[in-house]
Amino acid sequence: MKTNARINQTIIELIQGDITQQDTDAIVNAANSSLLGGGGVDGAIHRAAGPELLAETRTLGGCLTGDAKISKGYRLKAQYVIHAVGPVYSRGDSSVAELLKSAYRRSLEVGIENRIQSIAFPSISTGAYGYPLEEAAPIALRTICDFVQSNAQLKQVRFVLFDEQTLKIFINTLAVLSKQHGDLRYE
Ligand code: AR6
Repeated sequence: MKTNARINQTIIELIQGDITQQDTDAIVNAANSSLLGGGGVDGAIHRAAGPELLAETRTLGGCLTGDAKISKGYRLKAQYVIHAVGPVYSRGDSSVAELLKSAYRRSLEVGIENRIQSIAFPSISTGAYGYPLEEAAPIALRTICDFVQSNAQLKQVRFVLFDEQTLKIFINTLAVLSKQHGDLRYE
């Protein structure tokens, strides 16, 4: 099960897999504000990249929630890791949606500044940070679609979802979004 769609010059892919194995120019890490590693995707990326990654992230001075910082990829196939900090979910708090959106947008902006053409995202905040997938997936996909519509540099944006249920929700969400987003085409 996978889905490929296109907005203008950008292919948007939804696949099930492990983000540490991706060969895109950059992979995005669902990090915390310390940028010093953790569990989930963060732990997997640090293990796969090797100790040089932590040595570099120690020098970055942390990262605010909703922001992103870039490092090299070391032993990963990807040249860069973009460390994005999503919000801890809190029901009824309207700021979490803005912060999640910002974590995705800032990742794209930081990537563009570093001339990347392809990027792979995990589902930010929907693991340890508790963001419900049904709420997070539309924010993730809409933010990416809106960004690439007005930015021609990115050729490929891949969501790498760890389990089948998460992939299903992203696929269903993209189908809903495609009805509202005139430029989105399935391949
Ligand atoms: N590849 C792709 N997706 C993965 C992988 C992987 N290798 N491993 C887990 N996921 P989480 P968060 C999925 O908890 O919610 C860390 O400790 C996972 O199934 O990694 O943003 C950080 O240091 C889920 O769908 O990130 C922070 O303290 C998604 O990735 C905190 O967790 C995100 O789960 C960040 O929490």
